[in-house]
Amino acid sequence: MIKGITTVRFSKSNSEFESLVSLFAALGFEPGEEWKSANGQGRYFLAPVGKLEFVLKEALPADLWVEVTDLDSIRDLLKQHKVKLVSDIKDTGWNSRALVAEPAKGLKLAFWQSLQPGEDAIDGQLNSRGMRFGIVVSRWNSFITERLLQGAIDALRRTGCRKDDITTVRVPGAFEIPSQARTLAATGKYDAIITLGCLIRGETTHYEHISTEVTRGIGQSALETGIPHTYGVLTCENLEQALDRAGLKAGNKGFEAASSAVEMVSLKRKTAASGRKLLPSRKKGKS
Ligand code: DLZ
Repeated sequence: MIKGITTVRFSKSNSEFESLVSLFAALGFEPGEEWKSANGQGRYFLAPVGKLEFVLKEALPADLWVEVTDLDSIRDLLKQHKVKLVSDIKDTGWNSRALVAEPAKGLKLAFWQSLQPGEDAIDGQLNSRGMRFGIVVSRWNSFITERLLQGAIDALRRTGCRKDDITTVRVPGAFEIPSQARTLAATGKYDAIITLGCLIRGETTHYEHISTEVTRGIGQSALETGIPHTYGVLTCENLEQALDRAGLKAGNKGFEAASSAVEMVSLKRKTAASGRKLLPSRKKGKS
């Protein structure tokens, strides 16, 4: 039974290895495992779809083809990372556009985007380079919320966000999260606000009231300021559930809230841009 397909690139130097790893993380590939041994080190990346394809006539001269949803953003990112473009964006002749890049000598990557009708939904990208985030985290149940915070920072850093572009603010409990989120959003300094907290029913007599208020307050701050806010406030029956959601069995909700924040900032930028293109420009004398 086939278990997977791996294509391996042997790096010639540490610096090439590091720059390929950071480029692929910034491009939005899901990070896989990292290994180190006496023989060397490896880091792999995962893609939502992997396939092995044999092609009779060479269409794109590259070792690896990567299908993407937004080729223009990929091009911008490659430029930011000073990656050599072997050929710039052009039509392929098979209802798609493509470019070929060479991020390391002898490694040619083709990025292509399908132009099939019906595949033109606008998606946010998971590239946070240049974005600024405010994180509001509550101290109540800090052994859980600090794990959420680590998860959130991990997601931001893996997607390319600089350390200095992340501001973390601690508040006493979940109840205080919305007002602080609103204060940060109102400064205009942040592209998105990530809220992290943990409410446990068994320990909170007024659990329902607090969780309703916190959820409503965060949503209201997002709507009134126009700044995306994401919700990483756990509302759990017991400590076990909270631990599961802070990195044990059910992932890390802080990581998810931060990834959603990156996606929402990207989506907001794209929809603002596409809105400008779609709206007819107003001409003098016409209403
Ligand atoms: C008071 C309280 C209780 C009982 N439980 C929690 C909780 O499970 N999680 C949490 O984040 N905060 C809790 N708090 C604190 C309130 O959120 C708030 O900080 C205080 O009531 C002070 O306003």
